[in-house]
Amino acid sequence: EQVDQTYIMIKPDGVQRGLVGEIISRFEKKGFLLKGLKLFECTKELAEEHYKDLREKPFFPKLIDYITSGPVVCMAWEGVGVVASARKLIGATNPLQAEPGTIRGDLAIQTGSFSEVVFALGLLKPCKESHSYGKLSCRNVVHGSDSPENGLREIELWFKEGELCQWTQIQAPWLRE
Ligand code: DAT
Ligand code: MG
Repeated sequence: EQVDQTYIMIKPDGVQRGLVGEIISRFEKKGFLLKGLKLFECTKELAEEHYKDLREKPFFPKLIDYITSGPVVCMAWEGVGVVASARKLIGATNPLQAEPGTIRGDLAIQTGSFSEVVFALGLLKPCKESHSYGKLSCRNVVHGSDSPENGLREIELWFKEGELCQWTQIQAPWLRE
């Protein structure tokens, strides 16, 4: 069994909305091992490096503005299959499509373009502006790495040496046979 690490980050909306405890507890209750945790204000440069694969997307500038709009909570979690499992706990990228029971499904509404949200809620009829991104950013409260490789890359990016802890959970024998 492969033990992986994943980088989980509570985004500025999650912090501002008072969801830090709720979100951490979902991973904690599942039984994963917390290796690192901090409240952090990230620079534009760090946010851009983190999301470098999305550089060409039309929503990239909004995404960077959003991620740097307030403190985030950075976490490193370890466990068997933790990357895929955390993605399931988090749910689909678009909170309007995320299943109930997932973090985004339970705790978020907004994502992507202004138009996508207002049309989904039936607040406005489509107009010319519906094709532009903007107005609102993609607020989906939490980030989770999409592969074990990216888990390691992102943990290295967001944490400095000495910020991660090596420890054994007392519950470890009860979690894994
Ligand atoms: P995820 O966060 O589910 O891994 P991703 O890596 O594809 O999704 O995108 C990173 C973030 O960018 C995502 O959490 C929200 C934002 N985003 C993705 N697709 C978007 C879109 N079509 N419009 C606006 N924002 C988007
Ligand atoms: Mg991603």
